[in-house]
Amino acid sequence: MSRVACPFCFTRIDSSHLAYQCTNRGVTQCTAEEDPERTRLTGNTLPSFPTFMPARNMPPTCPGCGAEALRRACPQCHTALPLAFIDTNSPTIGIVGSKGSGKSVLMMVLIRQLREQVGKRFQAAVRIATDQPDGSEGVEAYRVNREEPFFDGHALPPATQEDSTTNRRQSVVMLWQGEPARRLGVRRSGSTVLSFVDTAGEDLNSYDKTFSQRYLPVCNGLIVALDPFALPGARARLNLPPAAVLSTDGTPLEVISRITELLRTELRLKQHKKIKVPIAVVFTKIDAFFSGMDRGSPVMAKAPQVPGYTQADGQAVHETVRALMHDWEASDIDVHLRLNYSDFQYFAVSALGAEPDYDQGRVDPGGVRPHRVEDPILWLLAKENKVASL
Ligand SMILES: Nc1nc2c(ncn2[C@@H]2O[C@H](COP(=O)(O)OP(=O)(O)OP(=O)(O)O)[C@@H](O)[C@H]2O)c(=O)[nH]1
Ligand SMILES: [Mg+2]
Ligand SMILES: [Zn+2]
Ligand SMILES: [Zn+2]
Repeated sequence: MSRVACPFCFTRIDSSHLAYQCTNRGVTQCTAEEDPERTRLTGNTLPSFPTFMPARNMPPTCPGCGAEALRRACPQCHTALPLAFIDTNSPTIGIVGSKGSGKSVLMMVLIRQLREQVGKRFQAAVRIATDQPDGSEGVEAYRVNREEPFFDGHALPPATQEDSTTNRRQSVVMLWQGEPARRLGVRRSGSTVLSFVDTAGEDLNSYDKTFSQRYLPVCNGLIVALDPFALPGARARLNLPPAAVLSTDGTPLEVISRITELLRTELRLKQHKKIKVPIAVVFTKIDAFFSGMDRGSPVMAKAPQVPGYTQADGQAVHETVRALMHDWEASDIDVHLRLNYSDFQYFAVSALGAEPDYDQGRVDPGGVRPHRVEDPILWLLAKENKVASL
């Protein structure tokens, strides 16, 4: 039995006992309808064919049309699962952060970067493995409606709605197929299913706590996006227009404390025990600080483009960010992390690569030039032995 979290509803399921979904290959037509369980658990209202558990030792015949079903699906939320999910242990990586911390931009850039750059770097095939990424009608719709306006049209996305059932809590599931890594002579599966959810900042408050309670504890690794613009000590070093300031002062520590509290409760941890889930603490929008930094700063340097995660480079960035936090008078975050987590690391990324026009919501005319956005994921994947640790 291999218990993993469904990448769509985040319920723990047995990946060797999945449900079946009709593929509509019968003589009679089956009808695709909205699935109430799917709507309840994932917010996805798009129609799908019947999902069912076949009777013991019986072929998976669809109760609707009688044809053999070929697709596998989550027994809880009835969402079709990528084939690579069957019998694998795929890590779930969550992205959380405060309102306006840059999660949507980061996720969009990361998804594209993983497909186009990281795949090449690791000689892996990385692709979107869901029919309806982020609630879109399909992969093509995601490309046209989300990616094109941003990457080609240079328009920043609007704030993620917390109350619209159509674009909230819907994950983008990516499939990474690489060479199986050899460890201690044992071949491990080269496939990894990554599930990203772009939660609206408020989800961590009272608003949609039940979702966070389900989602956060099943994550094998967390990326916590922190907005340096919400730190008065950091803002004092910049000359930001009012439109750039989206979260209130002190939000980063508040967000982390809330995550800590939630994890402690859900994982039933005693007060003196530290949380073991690795967390990548990511300061976004770091491009805004470039002009005030040393030219030789590891934060400004490009990450080594090798097929693996370079620990020494990661450590150098970690220490530099820690020093920055001191300058920004934000060492209380560091204290909190040290007291509560046994495995955390700092990252500084820029999804855009240059400051946007905050007032007009436009990307720099030079386009989107991601800087170090994949570092946190690679650090987490190296922990799962999914990529080499160098
Ligand atoms: N300088 C700089 N600004 C950024 C970057 N990424 C995002 N921003 C700014 O931050 C704003 C918010 O980014 P989003 O990605 O929408 O933030 P979010 O966390 O999804 O926000 P909510 O959905 O409202 O919670 C953008 O409109 C930009 O002004 C970056 O890499 N550099
Ligand atoms: Mg957003
Ligand atoms: Zn059918
Ligand atoms: Zn599910």
